[in-house]
Amino acid sequence: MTRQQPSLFDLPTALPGGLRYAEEAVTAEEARRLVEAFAGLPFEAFDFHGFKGNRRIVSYGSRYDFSASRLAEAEPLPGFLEPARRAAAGFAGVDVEVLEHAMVTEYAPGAGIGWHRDRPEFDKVVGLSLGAPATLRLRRREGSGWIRAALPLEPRSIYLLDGPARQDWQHSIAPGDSLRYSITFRSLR
Ligand SMILES: O=C(O)CCC(=O)C(=O)O
Repeated sequence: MTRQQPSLFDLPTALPGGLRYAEEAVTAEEARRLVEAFAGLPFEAFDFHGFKGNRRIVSYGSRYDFSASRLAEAEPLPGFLEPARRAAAGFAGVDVEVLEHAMVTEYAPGAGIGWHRDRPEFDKVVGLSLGAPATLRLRRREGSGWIRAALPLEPRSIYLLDGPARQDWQHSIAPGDSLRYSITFRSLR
């Protein structure tokens, strides 16, 4: 019997450059307030050229319109996001105003996000996790295979995608079995 050997290129690797992570980015009380506020948000199914994803989103500052392939205006960032935005800006080392865009995503049980790189109209990407833990999976093409990495995301943790992690790597989140939210702050290019 032959044993299946994993391809060299599929073996897990160290985290990509430009990816940073920290826990306890907001207090438990702040996390509770955020999740409470999410209950009143006008979430809509993520729409990719008419195909509805099973995660639901609401965007502020700007939103990417996939049917028109461009950024469109969105409601200004609501006040209740400001403490999280300040935490995200502090973590990313940018002024708060630089994070012009925010997107709240609701992942119900069974919802995830497939492999992608964020739109090039955006620059830095800062993600705050709330609710259930998840794993941020990353992959980068190398020859005919992929180099892969994985970063467990604790509730109330934050990550930054910048540099190679932002430009060269794709990321995804596998569907989980409990409710998770993320707030993704982005600067514009
Ligand atoms: O939920 C997350 O942390 C990832 C969000 C994401 O990759 C995206 O919205 O492009």
